[in-house]
Amino acid sequence: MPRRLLFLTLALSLLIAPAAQAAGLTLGVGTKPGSSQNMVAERFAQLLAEHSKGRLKVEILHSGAAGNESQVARHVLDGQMQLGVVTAAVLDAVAPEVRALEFPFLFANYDQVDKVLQGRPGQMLLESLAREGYKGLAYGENGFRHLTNNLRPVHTVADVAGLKLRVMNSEMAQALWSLLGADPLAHPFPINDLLAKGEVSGQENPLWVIRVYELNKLQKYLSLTAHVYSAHICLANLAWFDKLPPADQTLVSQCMDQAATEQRARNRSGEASLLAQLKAAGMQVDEHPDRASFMAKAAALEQSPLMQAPGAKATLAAFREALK
Ligand code: EAX
Repeated sequence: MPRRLLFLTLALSLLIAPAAQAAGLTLGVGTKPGSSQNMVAERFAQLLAEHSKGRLKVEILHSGAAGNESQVARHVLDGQMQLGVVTAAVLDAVAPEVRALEFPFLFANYDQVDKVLQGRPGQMLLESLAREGYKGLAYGENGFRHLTNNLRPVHTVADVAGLKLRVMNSEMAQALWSLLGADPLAHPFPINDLLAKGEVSGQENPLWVIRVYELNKLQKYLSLTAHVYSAHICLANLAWFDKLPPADQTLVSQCMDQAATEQRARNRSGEASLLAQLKAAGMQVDEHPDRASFMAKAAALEQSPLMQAPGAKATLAAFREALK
């Protein structure tokens, strides 16, 4: 190469290199600002910018800009974005281990959730996602899911019979609600149109979702079934993560862990007030539905082929062991 050209190439690469290094990262969530996934995302972006002194910038795509949660998960996998925060359930078709997390009535309270997910079994589940091309970074949460509908009060599982119910794009959710006697329809979030058009009479989600998306305007009855704990999984594209310098890997992991930990605490401390707000807004709430009747029917889910997959079975066993 002639000397002048070599010099020019060097000069150019020096100009370009810092720009490429500071290139922004993209993180996708399906829901809108004010939602629990966004709280994790926003805090993560803030922490990462702070700790990298502005070197690692995260742009958050939300409210459908990156698609629904299933599409966000796919975009993280195909590298269109480096990071995502999604409800765990959207991964249960590709990662059987996630099915254990969604097993109904597995966790009685948040202490049990933390014991399992912040312990070794939860860590192993995150690590198992490497097989699918994901770096599982941390768990945020939606919280415990409850049932709403606009037909009738639901107190026992018998009241669910024939209820047309929107569920997540999750194999476990469809199987569970079929077992409980409902007529489930898998549909991505948001679901306001679906409810408004009367294509379904009910849905199930944690309290913040009902409040933030004003589902109380479309649903009259709320039963605090707490049938499933709904985690977020904070994800990165594994190939991207593996190529980061080790110090940046640690930074990304630690910032996400802190953001998720803070969000879980915030979610839990806000639930009593959310319930009061939903009551004040006119929802008719059954605070003590007959959960035992739901549990009795839901137990059969363990025999379904979904839970017979080795990853699902072993993960559920490990979770139960940690709960002993
Ligand atoms: O996180 O699809 C759902 O019902 C989810 O819970 C929703 O995205 C909120």
